[in-house]
Amino acid sequence: MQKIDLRSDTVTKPTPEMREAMAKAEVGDDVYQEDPTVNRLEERAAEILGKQAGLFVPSGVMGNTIGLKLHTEHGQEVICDSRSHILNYELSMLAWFGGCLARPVPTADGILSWDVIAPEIRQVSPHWAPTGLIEIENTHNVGGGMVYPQPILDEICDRAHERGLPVHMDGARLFNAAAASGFTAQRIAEKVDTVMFCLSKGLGAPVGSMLVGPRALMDKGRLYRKRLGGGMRQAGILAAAGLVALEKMPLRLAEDHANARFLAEKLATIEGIRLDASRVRTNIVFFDVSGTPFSAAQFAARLAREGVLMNAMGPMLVRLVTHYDVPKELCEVAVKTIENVLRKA
Ligand code: TLP
Repeated sequence: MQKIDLRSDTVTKPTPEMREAMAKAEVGDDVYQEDPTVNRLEERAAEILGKQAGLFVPSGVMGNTIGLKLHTEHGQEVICDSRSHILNYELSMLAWFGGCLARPVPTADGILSWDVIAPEIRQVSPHWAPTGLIEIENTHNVGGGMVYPQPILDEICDRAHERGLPVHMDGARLFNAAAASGFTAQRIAEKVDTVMFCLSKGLGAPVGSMLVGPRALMDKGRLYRKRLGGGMRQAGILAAAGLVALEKMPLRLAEDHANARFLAEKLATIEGIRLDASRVRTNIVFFDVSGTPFSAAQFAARLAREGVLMNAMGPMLVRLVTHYDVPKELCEVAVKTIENVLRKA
């Protein structure tokens, strides 16, 4: 049975062009900064985002962990959305490595605004841990792949900077935000201090994320990367795939977004499934199964038996993520399979 894997865009396999680039990659020892392919990837990532320097890291979690650490001191707070990835899915690295407390702010769809951030900022006092950083996630994963409206993001950065606070962006899916908004990744990231984005999600590289920002911070970040076990030696093999991902794959993300909209519009018509298809902007679709005989975990397990893989993200909440390895025809099969399973139930 052919598997239709909609659990995440992390499951994408490298393209033939990536594999060829990997086979031919020029390499060196990247801990000595002598890997020409890693160096090129770091330069290109910085150039594309309009920042001074880049740092190639093995994962998004490591990129965020280093990014958060670079701006903060132990004992500070980081303001973030209450459903942010850094708070809920990163094994508390913000606390474990960074020594900071998350100050979560509830939002409807993961999108913070200055109005909800400002009251949460804490100054130095005998009782409070002072705010060290504001973290935003764009696109917002559990918010349903939501994209920050650019004026809201710009305002957060401007006001934060007036207060002397830096802003880190978890842009794991930054290029999805760019494809959906029409703004370039550079414009989206213009005012944030550091950005992490993933090569290994919708961009299809097998491994790797980038942290970009001021050169002095990236130099310091290199040391944190080493501490975390991310000094990767002949990593040009991976960076070669990353370069193909960075240069070629952003152009096709609109296709994943169209497939996500297709899935959402079809699922919205199925009895028992609740979702607002008009909110689907990128490659992530969340829906509620409380009107079906299944919990989210049972729903995902039942569909897995039919070869359609998805993730339960809450007791009644299921997530589908579209990507390069699931073309439109397979999305059509996925919808039919879901319809059949629910009809039989
Ligand atoms: N997200 C994964 C899971 O961890 C939930 C997924 O399947 O969506 N930031 C954001 C917004 C992410 O969605 C992810 C991965 C990361 C950071 C971490 O990236 P990796 O998995 O490369 O460490």
